Amino acid sequence: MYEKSSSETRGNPIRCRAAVSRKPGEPLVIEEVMVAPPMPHEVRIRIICTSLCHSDITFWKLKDFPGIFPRILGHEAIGVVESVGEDVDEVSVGDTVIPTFMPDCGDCVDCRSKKSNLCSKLPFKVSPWMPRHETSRFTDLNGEVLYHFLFVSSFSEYTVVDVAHVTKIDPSIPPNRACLLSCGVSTGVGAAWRTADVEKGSTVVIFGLGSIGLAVAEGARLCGATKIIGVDLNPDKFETGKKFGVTDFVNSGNCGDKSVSQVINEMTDGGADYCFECVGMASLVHEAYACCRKGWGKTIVLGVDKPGAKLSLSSLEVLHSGKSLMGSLFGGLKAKSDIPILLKKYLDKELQLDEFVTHEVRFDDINKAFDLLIEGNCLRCVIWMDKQVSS
Ligand code: CXF
Repeated sequence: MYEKSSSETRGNPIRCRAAVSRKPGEPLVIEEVMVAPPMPHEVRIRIICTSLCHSDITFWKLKDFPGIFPRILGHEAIGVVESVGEDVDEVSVGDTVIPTFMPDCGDCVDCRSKKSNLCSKLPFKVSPWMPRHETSRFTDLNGEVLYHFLFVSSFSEYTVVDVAHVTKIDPSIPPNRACLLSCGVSTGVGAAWRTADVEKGSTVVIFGLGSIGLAVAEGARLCGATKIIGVDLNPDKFETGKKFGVTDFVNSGNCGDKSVSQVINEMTDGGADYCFECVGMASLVHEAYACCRKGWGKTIVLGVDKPGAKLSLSSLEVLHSGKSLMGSLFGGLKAKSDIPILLKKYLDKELQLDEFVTHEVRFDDINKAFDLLIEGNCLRCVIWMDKQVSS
């Protein structure tokens, strides 16, 4: 790591190391890159640590657009502000911040409403550029442009992020815990807490007990749900799920001649209060909708399906059932106000974060993090930019 004091670097490009994804599915290459200074409304951040999320892997493998190369992936991280561009007064040099793929401008009609986290000033889209100026801040040493990822690009010692995409946090929180709130854990916990608004005593079903599904369980547990049913093809997930509040389990590969929704309708005496789809499969959204309770059941979609995948619901059934179907990006959280609340809950020992971190590696071993997540025994692998970890 190149130790840079802000007065030395402010206004100038920084030369540092980044893990560049040059070709789909091929190991990332650690190389030196140039990171341009922040433009107006932008912040340049020194990344402390970052963790790997499944969306990084999805986009790393994508041969066609929105897959694009060479690119700096990574979107779950924590860092320290190195310098700020013009018109930034919300954060200052030295602040500890969490970057997020979802913006929170605080100013548009949606950000000002309690009912949405879908900013309309800088609407979320999957883009290879910075959100406001639609250009890149990264080049390699040959001057070739390196593309951004989800407005964060944290697999680099330094990155540039729009101020609408950063949340200032209490610097005393361990970075290898706080960084989880940058995407995955926030998405799951938020879906139960903010999108569904799970009440005490509720019955919840979670389709897919990967890290997002487990974070939904954690959120539902925090909200006081009493029955949390996990659904997965892998029976080992029940033991893991218990740590996060899962009370019951359905092995979806083992339901005999019944569908999962029939099994759940029987277990819940007519349907669950809340069903969460965390896999990204239209067929599972149908199953989830089929086993949330008529009249008040809510089905919340978190899983990211293939582009173009469609749902097909009978409109008469929608009319007669009175159920709701909702999507939840970033768990419906407003980053700047909700991340500090979740961090406080962690400090108060209400929200569990430690249990999500199953592995930690040094930046040079970033490709090991990909192998671990793909193998399936890893929930979150934290990648330290400047620290030796035994792994
Ligand atoms: C996803 C949500 C859908 C678009 C890409 C990012 N979330 C985080 O991994």
